[in-house]
Amino acid sequence: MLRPLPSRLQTRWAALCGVIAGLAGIGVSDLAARLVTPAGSPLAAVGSVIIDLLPAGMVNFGKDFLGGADKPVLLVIIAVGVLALCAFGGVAELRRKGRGTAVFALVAAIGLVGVALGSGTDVKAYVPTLVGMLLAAILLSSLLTRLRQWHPARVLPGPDDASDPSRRRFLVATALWGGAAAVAAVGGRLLVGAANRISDARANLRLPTPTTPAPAVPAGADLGIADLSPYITPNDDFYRIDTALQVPVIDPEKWSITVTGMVEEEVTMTFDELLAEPLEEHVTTLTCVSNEIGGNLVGNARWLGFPIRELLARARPQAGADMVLSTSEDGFTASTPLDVLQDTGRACLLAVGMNGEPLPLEHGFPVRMVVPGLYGYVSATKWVVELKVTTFAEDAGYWTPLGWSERGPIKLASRIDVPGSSVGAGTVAVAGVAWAQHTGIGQVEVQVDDGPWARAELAEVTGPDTWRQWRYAWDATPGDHRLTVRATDAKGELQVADEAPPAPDGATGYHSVRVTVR
Ligand SMILES: Nc1nc2c(c(=O)[nH]1)N[C@H]1C(S)=C(S)[C@@H](COP(=O)(O)O)O[C@H]1N2
Ligand SMILES: [Mo]
Repeated sequence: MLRPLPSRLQTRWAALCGVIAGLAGIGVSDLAARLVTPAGSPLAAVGSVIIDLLPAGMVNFGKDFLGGADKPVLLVIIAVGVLALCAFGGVAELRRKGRGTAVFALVAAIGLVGVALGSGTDVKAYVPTLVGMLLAAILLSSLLTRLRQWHPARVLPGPDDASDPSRRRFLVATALWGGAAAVAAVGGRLLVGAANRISDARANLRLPTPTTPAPAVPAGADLGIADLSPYITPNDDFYRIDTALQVPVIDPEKWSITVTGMVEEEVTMTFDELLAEPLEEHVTTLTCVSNEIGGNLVGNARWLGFPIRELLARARPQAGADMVLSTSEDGFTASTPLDVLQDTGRACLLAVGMNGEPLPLEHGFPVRMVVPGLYGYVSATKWVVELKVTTFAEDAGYWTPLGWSERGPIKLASRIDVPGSSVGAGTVAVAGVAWAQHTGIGQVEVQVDDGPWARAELAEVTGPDTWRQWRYAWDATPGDHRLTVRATDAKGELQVADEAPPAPDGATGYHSVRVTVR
């Protein structure tokens, strides 16, 4: 049977379906990027790549010529190009099922390359493009199925074509999806645009030099063993725990923190005011209460910030208060003992910097709390906006009613990082980290199978608030072995051997690994 050639009218409808599907795909990928990571917006990523590829002269010309609108204009140009490709995809799909999907796959591939060149390592960043492309392909195929059922390709429209139910079904579906796609595209762009504006504000931020710098990291803090956690954890590798579905994006110009509750005077501080204070830098290891024995919800960074005790002092806490309930912009709260935050010997910071950079958005930009010695859930509030001076009797942090302890001092722990599960016989480096924040590590011991505990060599540290690397030279003999580690803190307290799960106040037990020696 001869297939009728698509009429010009049908071809135009197919092109429109391609545009609608493409628009929906772009919109959904932006919305997904806002949920997953701003770096995952294919449109923005391709835009950045083009800016990087353009000769500097042209970029400057764009800036001069268009003022601040150079980026939006570029994004519109890219969007128009993408939608033209999608229109072609719609026509291709009309000619033969599956061809439109191929065109959309090509468009998605361009987006994925843009994301890859932009954010690189983060696998999550590819999800928005893939989700958007999948939706676009499904939508296109469904709209075109309706278009084919309508059959405008008939030589001449029948007399009652206007009342043809398949025609109506196609037009209604196209109108509804077209509207939804436009809303998704505009909404997605606004959300991603806001996130990108804050990312730019962060990138352009110059942090003040600390009045009190952290002690230099001694060369001997890093034993330099492959696969051993570095003493300072790079920001990109730092573990992340959030209750919020999406990372809050806060304009530092609009941020402020207020001390409320049982105080003589409420005190508010803006971001500029905070930066104008004398700031100090301190190296502190954060740990999550959910960390299992041997787990990796722990990381060490150099934090720059203003002492929380100074801000509290200005508000003058009243007698009887024993807790500070810190609140995040996203509603998360943490209960921290007031005396810990007032302790002059403890570097509890309203932190603005992490390893020499403004806080990454995921780690609390523009301001978070860092408290040496307490698990993050009762101390390390990210995106912090309020400190309410109160009592444990009166208030509770986010996790306490959910079964976690109202107080969370970090438990002494140690971990084996190397070797892996299989090594050659001979002298093998066994190494890892141990932590007892605010007390310090005094000794680490390693046990091979059921043998005696042998002392490991300890690396240097900046102070008691960080983890400590350790290593032990193991004379490995062929066969299957078990290595176990335990630590003693600087006060002589031995790590608890009894195994306990993370809930309600932190896991205990010794970490051990199995190694096959060849
Ligand atoms: N706003 C907010 N702050 C938060 C949390 C959170 O879910 N929301 N999680 C806390 C927990 S449980 C931990 S362990 C630390 C983790 O900080 P990180 O994500 O920067 O590693 O942040 C704390 N601060
Ligand atoms: Mo945590």
